[in-house]
Amino acid sequence: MAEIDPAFIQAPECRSKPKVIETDEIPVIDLSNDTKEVVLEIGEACKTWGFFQVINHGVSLELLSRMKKTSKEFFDLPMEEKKLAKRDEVNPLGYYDCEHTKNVRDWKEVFDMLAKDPTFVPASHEPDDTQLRTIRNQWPAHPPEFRDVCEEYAGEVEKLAYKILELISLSLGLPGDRLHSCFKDQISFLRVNHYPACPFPELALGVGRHKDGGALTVLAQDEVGGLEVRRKSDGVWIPVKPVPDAFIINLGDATQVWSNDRYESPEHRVVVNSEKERFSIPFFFFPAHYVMLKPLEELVNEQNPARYREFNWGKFFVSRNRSDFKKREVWSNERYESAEHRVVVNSEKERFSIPFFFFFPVHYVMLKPLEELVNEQNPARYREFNWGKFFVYRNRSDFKKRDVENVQIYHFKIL
Ligand SMILES: O=C(O)CCC(=O)C(=O)O
Repeated sequence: MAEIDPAFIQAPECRSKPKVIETDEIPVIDLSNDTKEVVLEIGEACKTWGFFQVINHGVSLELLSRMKKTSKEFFDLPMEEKKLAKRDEVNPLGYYDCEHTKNVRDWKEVFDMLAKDPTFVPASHEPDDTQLRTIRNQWPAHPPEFRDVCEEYAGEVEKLAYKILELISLSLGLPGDRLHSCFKDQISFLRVNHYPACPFPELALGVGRHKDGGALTVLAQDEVGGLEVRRKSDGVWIPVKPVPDAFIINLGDATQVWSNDRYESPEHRVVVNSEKERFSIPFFFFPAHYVMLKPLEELVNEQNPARYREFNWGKFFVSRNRSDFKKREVWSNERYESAEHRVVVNSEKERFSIPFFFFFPVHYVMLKPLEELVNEQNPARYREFNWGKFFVYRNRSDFKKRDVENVQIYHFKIL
């Protein structure tokens, strides 16, 4: 068996265990039932799980099946063909096969498209930079119907996303359209995930554990399974079983903030399958970049004060999406490792230290494993990258994330 690229290897505590928990706990809600009943069920599911599945949702099943078919046809294309629509630093939409979650590579390839083309997002994460950046979709030439089907499908799931948003607002005792204005210039996007069969299911994940940032996600998955949600009560990973023709809904950080923690954005991940490939299609329902997130005033009072200070959703989004560089020990090709260290404080004494950072190379140096240390048995573990850009990227201080964690809503937490 070929060796696994170390970029994919999860830390031991993040790996999936071979024993799968069998449970039907994640609620399945029939949207064709009486609205009052549905609102109650959704409220309960949001409080307990932040995850549920919906059936009789109004999205055409024929369209869903065309979407799945064209997605498979796209990912079945030769790599050179897919790379013609590859995303890069300038254009973050299109095909990509190198996604990382918390600094570990995901075992998957993706295709991303905006719900609104073009979409405007902040040009940078810097709080004082008011410039906007225009981003646009890019489309592959094949399969020829791919673009039309994706656009039609995104339009239909967007309608479902509004419907769910409405039901969630009602479940919080608010008018159904309370949050609609936040989505006028939404920056939502549709992603198609392809998880190839993976010979290392005990080491790699399809997507590492994470929370979604926006209001909510509407996800279609095939019959293979692999999505897991972390149960709040005990932290156990619970599989979200495929239900034919259902959509999975999960809450995102924006809803957690709006609801002042009444509902939480659940942590989830995707385990890989050693025999079968898997497809999933999430629609990330994201507010407009200029929306300021804070707990809704109707849900805040003296007994239940706001738990978050106001912050800008667009900046939060951009900070979370600054792609992770795999920052590890490059020149020695991992023969030597950069040691993690920290400093603890002293409750009584002050302390001084004077580090001299010896030496930072000149900015134009391209970092890669030294060729004398690389051979067939020990191939290069890093692709070449520019030290200066890496340095600047690491030093954009602001949020605490960098190494493993992207910016999270707890950075804005008051309590
Ligand atoms: O594939 C799935 O089931 C979930 C995908 C996901 O969590 C993501 O793309 O962020």
